[in-house]
Amino acid sequence: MPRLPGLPGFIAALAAVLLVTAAACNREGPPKRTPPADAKRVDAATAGKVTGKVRLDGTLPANAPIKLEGDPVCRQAHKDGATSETYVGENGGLGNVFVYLKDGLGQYYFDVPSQPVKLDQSGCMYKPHVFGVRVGQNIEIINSDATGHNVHALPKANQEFNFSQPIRNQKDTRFFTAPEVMVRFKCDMHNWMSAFAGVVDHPYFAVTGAGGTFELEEVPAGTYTIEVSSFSANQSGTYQVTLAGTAPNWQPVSLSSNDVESGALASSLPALVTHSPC
Ligand SMILES: [Cu+2]
Repeated sequence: MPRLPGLPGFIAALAAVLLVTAAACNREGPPKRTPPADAKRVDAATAGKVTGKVRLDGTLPANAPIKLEGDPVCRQAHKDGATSETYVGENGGLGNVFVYLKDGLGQYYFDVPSQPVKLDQSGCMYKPHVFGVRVGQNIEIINSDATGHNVHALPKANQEFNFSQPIRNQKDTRFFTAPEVMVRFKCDMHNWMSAFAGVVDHPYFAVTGAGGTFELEEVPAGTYTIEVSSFSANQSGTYQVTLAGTAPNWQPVSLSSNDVESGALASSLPALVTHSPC
């Protein structure tokens, strides 16, 4: 996938995760899962926290202004105008970046959270713009606006959905059945509205804040591929991380980058990755 012209090379081009999985109807609610008797669980006593910072190499590009045409409710919500949310950053960090363990976990079993992830439409914008959700976890989609939206998810490994929410405070629930990073959401009524979901089958994911920092908690020792994906900026990179030892005898962490496509990764290594007791 080509890098966008003129962008700083903070992350290599996106390596999309394309998983071919049959998708079941996802309106009925996810099926209940029963852990197998011999399910392998992470031992919290010997697991650690991985922290890092996605740093911006260069100057943060300006976000494009949004043309809030047509819908008076949307214009009223942004009297001073609005810009896209593609680039978020401060103090040399890059926000809205999805970070997750892409490989290396093996056969651990993780319960799916019973609480839904919430995706709001407020001020004719999706909130949050980037979020993570587990396979089989409900996404509660809310329309907080006094105007109608439609919610159009455009996955490749999951079932596409597209439905209207004409009523304020309307709530609908959907879920995904297969891992996929990232799934784009859009509103066909307001073409500037977009959100991105990272769908993973384990709990080790995070979205960086404006400062670029992230934390992955209770990670067992091992060697992992971490993917750092700024989908809205169309760039990503992967890193090999080895977490060695068990508490209290933590060992130094090794970290190296894998060149995904562009070779522009050297300055985008997470500034800090530690393995320490949670
Ligand atoms: Cu809309």
